[in-house]
Amino acid sequence: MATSNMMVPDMGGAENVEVIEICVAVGDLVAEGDSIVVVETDKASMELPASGAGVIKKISLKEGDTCSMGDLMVEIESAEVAIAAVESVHPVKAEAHAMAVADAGDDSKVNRDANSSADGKAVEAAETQLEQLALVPDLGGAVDVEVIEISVKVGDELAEGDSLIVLETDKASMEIPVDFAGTVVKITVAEGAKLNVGDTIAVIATQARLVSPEPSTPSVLLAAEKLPKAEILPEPVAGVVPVTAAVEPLKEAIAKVPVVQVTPEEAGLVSGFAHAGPAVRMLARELGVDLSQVPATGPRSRVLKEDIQAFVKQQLQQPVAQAVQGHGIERPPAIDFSQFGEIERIKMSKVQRITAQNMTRSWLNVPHVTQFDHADITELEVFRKGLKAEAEQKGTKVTPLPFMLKACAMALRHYPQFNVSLDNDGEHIVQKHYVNIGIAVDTPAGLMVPVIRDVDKKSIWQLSEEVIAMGGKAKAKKLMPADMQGGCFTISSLGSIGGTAFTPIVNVPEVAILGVSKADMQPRWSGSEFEPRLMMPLSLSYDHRAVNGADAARFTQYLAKVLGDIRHLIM
Ligand code: CAO
Repeated sequence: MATSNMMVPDMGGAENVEVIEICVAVGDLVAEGDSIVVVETDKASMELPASGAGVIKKISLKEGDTCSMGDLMVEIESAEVAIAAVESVHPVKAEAHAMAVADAGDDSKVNRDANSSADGKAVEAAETQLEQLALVPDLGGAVDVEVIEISVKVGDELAEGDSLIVLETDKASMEIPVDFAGTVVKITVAEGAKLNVGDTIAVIATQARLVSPEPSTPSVLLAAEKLPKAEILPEPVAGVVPVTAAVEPLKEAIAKVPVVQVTPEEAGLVSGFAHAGPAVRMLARELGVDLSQVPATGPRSRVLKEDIQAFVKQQLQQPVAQAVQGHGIERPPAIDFSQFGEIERIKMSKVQRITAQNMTRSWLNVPHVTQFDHADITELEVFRKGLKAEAEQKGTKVTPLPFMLKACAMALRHYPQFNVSLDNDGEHIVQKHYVNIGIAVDTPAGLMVPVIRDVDKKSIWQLSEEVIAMGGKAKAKKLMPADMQGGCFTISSLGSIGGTAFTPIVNVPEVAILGVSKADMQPRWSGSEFEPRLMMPLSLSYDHRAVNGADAARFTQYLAKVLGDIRHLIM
């Protein structure tokens, strides 16, 4: 276990160069070529790589120091102990480094004599614990998503799928489940924190077995061939990177070495730390991008130029945070309501705040008009109620909403001017050739609008199931951002509650929204007498820049026709 010094290499003659980043922490296992520090001259920044593999014992430079060729960078100790030491606290990191060391082909760094002492004997099966990081999954492109609730505490036993935290995007709140069973060792986030895909939520202890090597050792144990024979195989766990673990012959050595607690941040697997080359760092600085926020797609999680470009593009597409109030209109005066009686200030949920922003933006930007009409759904209701037994057999329920969805999809095909968005350049209309319809769902957290895709291509049964599934997901805070994207038109149904009509606000960038109120039995003149008919009120709000009033009247008339005689739905 010799310790050696790693010196600052030749930097093309440059001297007294500033250290702008330390890429390693004490206890890190590095492979030859891994970045140790980043320095910056007046012309460029450059990474100074490790000249060999091993575990970092001491770092002699710090950010802001200046260094020249021959200065001490780090003290480093041999590799195999480090693999084992890191493995005991951070299996994923250890595997990556075991692979890196093995890939480097530097066999001298792995103690093969020690391996042979295991003599190939089968190791008895035994339980041991591994620590896995629970990471933020893909959030459908959402960034800086706020943690509004921590659903677990240290020591909790979790089953796969149990909720860890609740996040709130600008469109919905959602529970983030754990992908594997285990015990919560550490929670690395707090309420109010902003998270991105790949960030660490918690450290979870999971069970692994010590087993003897089987002839059919899984191919995922990439570095195993280069490592000693006895392995720790983790229980196969969905969503967890399998670990090639420390080896039996090294256990003694591990015991002698003080185990270095590697935090997730030190392990470089969470934001706050980024691997990137000098050119990439320079690009990030030029654009003012925080590299630790950029999802890395390069080898060994290195950030590439393309990653920065994609990140910047995504940021630019984020809705600009706008002041809800203002817009040149005088704010209402602030009032101290406590002078009139007892009051309580209640913080709005993020969904409520964003809904308020969206509504204000739509109200102030879109010239709204609402067209009212009625659909005679007497026959539809007879047919729908006749489906009850079949629906129960299928384990579902059919409400009027799937019929509304289908009728609106046909109307959008018939009147394509409703299936558009106005381009921000003020000169173009974007015509959509797909029919995705959002449904407004009332949840305790606020209003959410999941989107049913390709409504025109789906049956009433399929639409019923999707409405139930999406409504359930919304109410259980399980909607993902992708579930709420890509809508062309929205239906807001208050039919189960009541009311005779209302004026829904257009869900920008769509150009129309249909409000549905409670169907009511009304006398209708048949030409010779009054008949009781079940009439459903329709309230179509539209953006008068995209749609004119005559088209809106035709649209609701068409809906009334299709819903009045649902044989039209198959035409
Ligand atoms: N007229 C009369 N009855 C109606 C009706 C209408 N227009 N629409 C639904 N109903 C009936 C249903 O048939 C059902 O009764 P039965 O069980 O006897 O058949 C009952 O009302 C309950 O329906 P539902 O609400 O469970 O199902 P849905 O498909 O109508 O709606 C969903 C699903 C998710 C849209 C609804 O649960 C919801 O959240 N609605 C609120 C939407 C909202 O808040 N909009 C406002 C947005 S603007 O602020």
